[in-house]
Amino acid sequence: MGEPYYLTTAISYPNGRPHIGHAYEAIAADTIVRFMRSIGRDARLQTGTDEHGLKMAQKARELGVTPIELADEMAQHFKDMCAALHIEHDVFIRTSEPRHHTASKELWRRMEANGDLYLDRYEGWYSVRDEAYYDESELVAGEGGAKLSPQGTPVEWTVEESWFFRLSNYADRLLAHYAENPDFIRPETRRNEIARFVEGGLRDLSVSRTSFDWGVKVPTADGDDDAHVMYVWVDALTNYLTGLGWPDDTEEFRRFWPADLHLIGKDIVRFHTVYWPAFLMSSGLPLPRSVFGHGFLLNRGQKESKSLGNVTDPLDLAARFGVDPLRYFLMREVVFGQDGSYSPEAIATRCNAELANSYGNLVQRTLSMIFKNCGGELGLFASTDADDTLLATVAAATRDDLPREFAALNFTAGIDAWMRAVFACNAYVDEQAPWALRKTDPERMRAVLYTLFMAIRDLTIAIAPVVPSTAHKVLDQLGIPVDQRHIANLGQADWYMARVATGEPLGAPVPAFPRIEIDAEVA
Ligand code: ME8
Repeated sequence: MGEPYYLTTAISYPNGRPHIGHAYEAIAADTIVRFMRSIGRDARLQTGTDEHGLKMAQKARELGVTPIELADEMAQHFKDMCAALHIEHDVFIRTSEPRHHTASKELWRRMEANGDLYLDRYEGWYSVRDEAYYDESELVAGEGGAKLSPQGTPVEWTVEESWFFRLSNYADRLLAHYAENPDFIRPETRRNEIARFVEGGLRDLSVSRTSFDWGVKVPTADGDDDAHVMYVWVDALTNYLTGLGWPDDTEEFRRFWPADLHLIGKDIVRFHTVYWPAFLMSSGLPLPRSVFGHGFLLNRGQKESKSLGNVTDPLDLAARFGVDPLRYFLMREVVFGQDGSYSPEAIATRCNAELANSYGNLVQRTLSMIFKNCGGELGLFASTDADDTLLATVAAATRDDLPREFAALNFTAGIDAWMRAVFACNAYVDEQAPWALRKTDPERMRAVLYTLFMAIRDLTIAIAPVVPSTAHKVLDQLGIPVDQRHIANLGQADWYMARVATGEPLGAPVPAFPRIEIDAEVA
């Protein structure tokens, strides 16, 4: 078994259906986990839903249902989204599960045993939309002078008895941790923001609520506290431990904690890089290795909202363009860590140019020629005459550049290197004109087709984490055994002979990425 790699997404608020931001995060996480598996890591992906808190309670009340009814209904939509987008998660956690209550209470007890919790009164601003407390100094003025959170959401003045966590005691330790672990917060701009925030001094954090009861009950020496439920972020963050079976001393926990990467959006970096590591330090648990705050996805440059009427169901996008083109577009177009914009035209343009015309066409014309001109017979190729220069270009892109960039989460750069190798292959086809060699030099034609076959196999395996189902269909057509479809296999030579030994000719190819036609009027 490979070296463990534990990746988590944020857990989503199931107060509505999944939106494009949720899909984006799930797709990025799935690309990472598939890539890690492809290079031989024993990778584990966890996702789920964050079901407690005032936001859920209020939404349920508004709809005339109970919070758990709302969570049950919406969590199913999040699971369906994962299935539809081909997300290969190992665990889907729901924070209303009993095992999660157990884990959250244990974390609480540890923080209490460490002397970090005390009872006091909270007086200050709270944003239900963000489920976050804000200092007066952080607020911004909205229309008509209304006070808004820095995220632009409404805030309300809140006064209630509350447990506090001694966050103020952790500022120095957090800063030391950031300094010693430069990759702890990525991208770098987020690290600088967070370091500045912590350098400004931390106030103790209110970690329980008494004005509603939809949450994990605060534990006491003799049972649950009747009045206090945990602040939703205390229990939400604990999900990363719950999914490993903690607090039981499980094999999963020993193998996969600390997490290698918490993948989250830029709006919740503070919770993951200030509160969460402080809770873990207080509980005597190791800190995750890295937190990456990705950017926001915008619809034609605008945030999606009900009032603008531009909310897009990610599953409609997947149905319209195909799951793999949508995945490819998001990973290719949006520089990871920055905001990005999408539109039907942008998806069609990108996917037509790169997937249909470049990669798809390369596969289609090569496999058609093997099928038509060689009867699909691979064994006849004069493999020793392969064009090493082209294969070296492809090898550099697929074995070095793409893996290096993907490991650093630079997906656009990794795909760019891959695309350049696809261009090189197409230029090679044009230059060699194997169709013309059929009559003049059939041996040479076979060597050219063999070279292209090898190149396509490498290119397809390398891009498979981004476009898994299409890549697997192409690899099926090439006859590559399922257990040899990993980037880790690319340097091995014996697969080709194994393929030839099956004696199975290649069939007529099926186009990998048909062109996307969009109707300008409905775009
Ligand atoms: O924040 N583009 O849940 P959530 C890209 N429950 N990403 C986006 C986005 C957009 N337009 N909008 C949201 C929560 N996201 C908490 C997390 S984790 C212990 C608790 C991202 O449903 C957002 O940044 O509001 C977050 O990472 C994820 O979607 C879930 O957001």
